[in-house]
Amino acid sequence: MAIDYSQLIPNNVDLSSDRRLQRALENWQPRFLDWWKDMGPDGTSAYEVYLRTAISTDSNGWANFGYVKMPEYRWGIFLADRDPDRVIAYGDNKGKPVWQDVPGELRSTLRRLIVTQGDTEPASVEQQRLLGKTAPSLYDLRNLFQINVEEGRHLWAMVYLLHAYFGRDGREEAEEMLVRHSGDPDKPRILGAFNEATPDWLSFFMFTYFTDRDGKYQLASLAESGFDPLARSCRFMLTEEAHHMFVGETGITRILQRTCELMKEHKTDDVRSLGAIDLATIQKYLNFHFSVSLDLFGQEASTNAANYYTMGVKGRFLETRIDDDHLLTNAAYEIETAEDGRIVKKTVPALSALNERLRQDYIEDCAKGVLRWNKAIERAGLNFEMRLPHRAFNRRIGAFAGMRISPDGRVLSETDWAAQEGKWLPTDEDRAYVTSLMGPAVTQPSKFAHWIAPPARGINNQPGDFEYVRFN
Ligand code: BYC
Repeated sequence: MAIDYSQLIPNNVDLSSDRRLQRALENWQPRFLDWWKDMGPDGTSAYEVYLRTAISTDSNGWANFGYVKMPEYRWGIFLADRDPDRVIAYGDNKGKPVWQDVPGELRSTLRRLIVTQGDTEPASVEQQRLLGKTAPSLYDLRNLFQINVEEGRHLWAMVYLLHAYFGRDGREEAEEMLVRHSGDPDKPRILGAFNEATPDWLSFFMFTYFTDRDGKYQLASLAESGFDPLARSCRFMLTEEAHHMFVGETGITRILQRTCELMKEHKTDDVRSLGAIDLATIQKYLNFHFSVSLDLFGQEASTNAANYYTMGVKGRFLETRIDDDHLLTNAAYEIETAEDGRIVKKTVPALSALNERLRQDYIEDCAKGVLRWNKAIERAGLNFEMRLPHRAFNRRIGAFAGMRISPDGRVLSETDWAAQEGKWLPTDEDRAYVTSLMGPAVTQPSKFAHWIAPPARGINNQPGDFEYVRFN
């Protein structure tokens, strides 16, 4: 369905046919805009940014480019088209038609999942609020803003579901989305990774590579939901998520390229003296962001996850492409967990291991980008390999929480950990160094900060000197 842009809230859900809902969302809209003004990208209201805006949800319509002032971005409600024949693909309700409304018994479960998903979206915008001040180029600044406006729209997607399907509770939850803030000691965001700071661009690229990728996997699982409006919302959100991960992957590649270039040119590992980010520090940031993102998958053995599946509210990654009975009542799955202070492999009922299975899919996906990063290092003729740390390293959620485990998966004493932690995770000094590189934003077209290489290609094939952001 085409998106109706003549409305105050652009949408493809025929919002004008439901006056009450329309009014409720029109009431929420100014609050969202106030939040954007207070907590969104700082001091950017007058900038004109070369952004992609969806004009329809089919493949021709979602990549429409033009200059937009961000507060005037047409945030709206876009669901992927409905498949009238869609049935629930798994669990007790397998084969039944998907639900167009929320089944009473699933109300609180669905609300909770939608709130958790929704909460991450404004959280990431808050985390990235100050990054524009230190952008390494106009190209990067534009990508940051593209991600920010899309996360804003993803919040709209979840708020629409709350308003449309959860009555008063839903409206209250929608209000709370703008009240919790990333890192707020009294009202923090729900999930841990979204309360961490994103103070510099190395962190930003790691976040968009690793944490946005959790978004991909969670959204893909929710896109399998028996609650069809949620599934359709997530399907469309996934089309936008790909660009966020692209920004992360290419951002890290470009930092690596620059570092390697300087290492070769000056025949030294000590690129800090040359104003670049050394490979060891990049590895430490990788370790941090990967481990914090692994926590987002929840417990290794989870009855919540088993219930979501059995009830038909959250499936596996690409559920319909998996060749099994989609019930899993008799299936087993091997997980790594902790027992008596050791890491052990254990076979458990597949239903209880669904978080771990999704985490495994995620880890395999993360590894592909690391391979590409290593190719870039190899192409530069250097002998260094980036690695994903062991899944048990630096965890705060799940079986390994509180244990001290090295990146190669050895259980350590507190003393051994303390002696080596600074080799594996960014120290205050590392963070201070990376922060020190973040100079004033580079705002001249075709110029880049010293520590990062230019991208291989422009956005929408624009030339290297394209003015992605006009400052007014
Ligand atoms: N932090 O049985 P478990 C994105 C709690 S990112 C704090 O494993 P479950 C994006 C849990 O709530 C994608 N608490 O739980 C990326 C539970 O509490 P109760 C976001 C945690 O429910 C970048 C207890 O521990 N979307 O979109 O199976 C930029 C037992 O755990 C955490 C979603 O997350 C944690 N990390 O799994 C912008 C999808 N982990 O019941 C956006 C929706 C667990 O004991 N959420 N707990 O009080 C879910 O599917 C699930 O809530 C989780 C947790 C997978 C997160």
